[in-house]
Amino acid sequence: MSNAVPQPSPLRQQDPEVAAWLQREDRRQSQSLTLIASENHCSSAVREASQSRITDKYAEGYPQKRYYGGCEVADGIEELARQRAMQLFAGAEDANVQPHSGTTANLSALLALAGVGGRIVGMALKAGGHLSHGHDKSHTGVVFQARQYGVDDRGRIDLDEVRRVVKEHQPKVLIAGGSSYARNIDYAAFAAIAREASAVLLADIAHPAGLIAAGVVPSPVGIADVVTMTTHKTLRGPRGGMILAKKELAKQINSAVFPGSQGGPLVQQIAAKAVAFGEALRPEFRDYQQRVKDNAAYLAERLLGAGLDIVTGGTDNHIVLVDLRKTDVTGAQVEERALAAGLSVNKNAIPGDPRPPMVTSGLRLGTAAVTTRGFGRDQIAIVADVITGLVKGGDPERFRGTIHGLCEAFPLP
Ligand code: DSN
Repeated sequence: MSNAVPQPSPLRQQDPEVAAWLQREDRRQSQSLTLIASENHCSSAVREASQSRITDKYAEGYPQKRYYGGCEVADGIEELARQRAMQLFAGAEDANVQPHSGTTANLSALLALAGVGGRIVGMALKAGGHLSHGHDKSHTGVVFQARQYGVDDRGRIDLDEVRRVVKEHQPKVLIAGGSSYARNIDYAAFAAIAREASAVLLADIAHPAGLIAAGVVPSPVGIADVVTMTTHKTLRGPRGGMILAKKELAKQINSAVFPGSQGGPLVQQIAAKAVAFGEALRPEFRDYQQRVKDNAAYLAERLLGAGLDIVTGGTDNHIVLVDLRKTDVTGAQVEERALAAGLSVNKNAIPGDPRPPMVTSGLRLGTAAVTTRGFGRDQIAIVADVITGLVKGGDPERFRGTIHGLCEAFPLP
């Protein structure tokens, strides 16, 4: 047995204040359950790569075509990430791994495909779309002429409405994808609508990217002209974005990322993306994604069984969107109660929401992070009971011990 006294880390020694905040976040994550649909827990290998020394390196440009010397390692890392990305998303013809986020990936793709002032059509945020699909408060609603489509009264995309909006607006780009849409998207139908208007199809798979990579939900790769995504949600990598493009669009996309909308790439994040893609290429990743999907379906089933409403009546992916309109509580109130019980969730607008965005009548849940911790049906059943109890007015303190027990039994990776 070693008698060595553990040494404080350089950070703890030099800056105890920041170290204490980071330690507090470690504690927060390990002692609560993340049910925020856009979050996950990446592996320690991914974290190690993203904190590597290559954070010091500028590498503006692309492999073999950089604006600075000393980029041979950055070249190797970026090329490896690109090759793994194309292996992971079968049928991808080109990959740009530099976007810092899903929003910059979308801005870059739209700059390349629509041009400044160009017309775009995307799903409205309040229907389940995303800010960067042309919302008027986002640069994508300022730089481009945007029109938006909604969902029908069951909460599902209405392809006839998409066709009508596209016909009227004649966009250069049609966007398919969302951030709180729990159903599969018919990418072939979207592609046909885009073709009728001579538009290109951009599929934003930020949320289901991991499920798509694993083949457990339908993929737009090979159907859409361009596919954008984040790497940190179901894909379980580091925070960041990525764009897959058909070969003939790759040059335009690359120029729109750099120099169009970003400067130097974050090479440490690209290294971490390469690690995450390597993990996603392993057979166990498919099993993980199947469990994410099964857990979401079971969560929806249990909540419905307890009398709660779910937008669209269920889910095809990792998202469950609870409709609270017939209860006495708002999304904001349940979010606060859940936090007190040890559950991290987010209030979310539901289609046709009568309440403002900081209040909402919905609750968006996701199963990626708890499945990473190892959750299966038994634990999902407990979580569903706790959420139901909180919605029905139960004291959060009453559930704290149950959640704490789950956190102890299923530690972070
Ligand atoms: N913040 C992400 C989400 O929660 O879906 C999208 O930007």
